[in-house]
Amino acid sequence: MQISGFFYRIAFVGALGLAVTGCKQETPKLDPYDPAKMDLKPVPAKLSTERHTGAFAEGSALSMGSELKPLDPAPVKTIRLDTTHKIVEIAPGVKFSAWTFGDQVPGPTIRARVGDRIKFSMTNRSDEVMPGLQLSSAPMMHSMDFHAAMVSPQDKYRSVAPGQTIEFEFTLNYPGVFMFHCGTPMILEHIASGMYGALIVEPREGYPTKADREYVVIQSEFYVKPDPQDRKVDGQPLYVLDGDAVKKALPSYTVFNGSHNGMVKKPLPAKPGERVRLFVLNVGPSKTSSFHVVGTIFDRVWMDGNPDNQSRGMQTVLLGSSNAAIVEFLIPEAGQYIMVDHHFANASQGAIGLVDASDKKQSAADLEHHNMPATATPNEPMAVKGKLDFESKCLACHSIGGGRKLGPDLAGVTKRRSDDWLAKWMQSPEKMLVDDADAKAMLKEFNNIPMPNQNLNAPEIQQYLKYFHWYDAQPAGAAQPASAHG
Ligand code: HEC
Ligand SMILES: [Cu+2]
Repeated sequence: MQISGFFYRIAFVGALGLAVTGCKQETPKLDPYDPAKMDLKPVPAKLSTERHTGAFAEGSALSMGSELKPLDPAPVKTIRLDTTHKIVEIAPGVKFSAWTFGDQVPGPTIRARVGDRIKFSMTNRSDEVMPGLQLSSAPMMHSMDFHAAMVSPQDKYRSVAPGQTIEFEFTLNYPGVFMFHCGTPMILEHIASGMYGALIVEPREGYPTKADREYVVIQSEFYVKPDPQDRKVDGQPLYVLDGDAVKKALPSYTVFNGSHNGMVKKPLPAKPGERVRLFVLNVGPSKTSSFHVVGTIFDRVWMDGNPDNQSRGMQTVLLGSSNAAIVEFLIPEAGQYIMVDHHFANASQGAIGLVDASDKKQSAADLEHHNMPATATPNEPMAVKGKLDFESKCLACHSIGGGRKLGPDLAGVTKRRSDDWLAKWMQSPEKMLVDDADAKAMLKEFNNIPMPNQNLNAPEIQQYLKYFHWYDAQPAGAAQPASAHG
């Protein structure tokens, strides 16, 4: 399509003018999505047994992390994303046996523009042994499905065997933020194992606003269990896909950009007065996202990343699985603006992050509620779970090793109380405050503010106990305080 966007707009305004003046003359309708002007004649995919051996991800249009590179103006984008099996750390102490595009989860973000040609190739390298790692899951078939393409799935999205390479190309016809993912059955398991990413297609003339910062935020769920074969990675337990949980849509973690509370540890930088543009994709595979940023309002929301689908002044944007949005907002004043899935059950599983526009560099550990995981982490799966739960449910009132808050510092709690006492307390603090002298004394010490019942079940209580014992067994200084809230 050679006609420039400028010409389009002039012609469009002209056409409107004619319409209002009631002129009967036939004017050609100018649809920016006119199929006659789209490239819908793709060439067949090529399959070969040539094995690519270099980098797992290649192409100048790729961004590897949350910060997005500007658009590469070249109209043809050559992209390689090989598939690998590798161990990724999805939460502190949780090393998960993942499947990847480009050797990372999520895969690298591709950035292009309407009219660009994508020349894609992918070698299935799931049979390669990763350096320093003897174990990974068995090699298997994989494929690539680009939501940004209009092509025959049976041709382009074919599953390829380990060692094989598939190449295909397509032209980008619509602007948007599009998911890509592995389409090999069970698709659910391939996505839940980490095979996804985002392809950003800018409008031909660019976006109507000018942003100071651009970041990609990809929400996804992980469904994990400790390896039934008890395998270890660097002395820590390996976690594998929990096939039952994934079918029942009961995630263990819901995260942004592949890491539990990851963007709390690595906030997205911004400054007061700036306009921030987030490209938000909800991968799922099975949950919706109610994406919200605490402390500001979305000036613009472009559903699925297309400025033709514009909403103004939104608080939250609801994204089904594989839906996306570009959200833009202003940073009104210095502060840390909290990105959450406002389905708070998802946020408490790790879907939380920060846009950091604080003037003094306050450490993220100072943030209440926001779950600073310690550097030392337990190995034992129950203690790991206890630690993560503690960081999402108890930090509002407790620290561990960071001093007293509304409730006591829980460092040393297994030394001053018996397990039996602690279990009873966690199960029913209100009952203990009636019957137990030690509990009554503690209440007085804590300004007669009773701890609300946390509705914990027996396994959860055991996990907290395991975590407290792990903490108390650390040599001094080895385990960092969980939230040293001043
Ligand atoms: C709303 C505030 C609040 C929350 C949330 C809270 N606690 Fe507490 N907790 C307290 C207070 C206050 C006390 C001190 C006793 C009292 O005043 O009732 C306490 C006491 C305790 C104690 C006894 C400490 C000791 O020194 O004997 C334990 C154990 C405990 N909490 C565990 C937890 C766990 C685990 C969670 C998270 C699942 C949690 N608490 C969430 C307020 C809270
Ligand atoms: Cu796959």
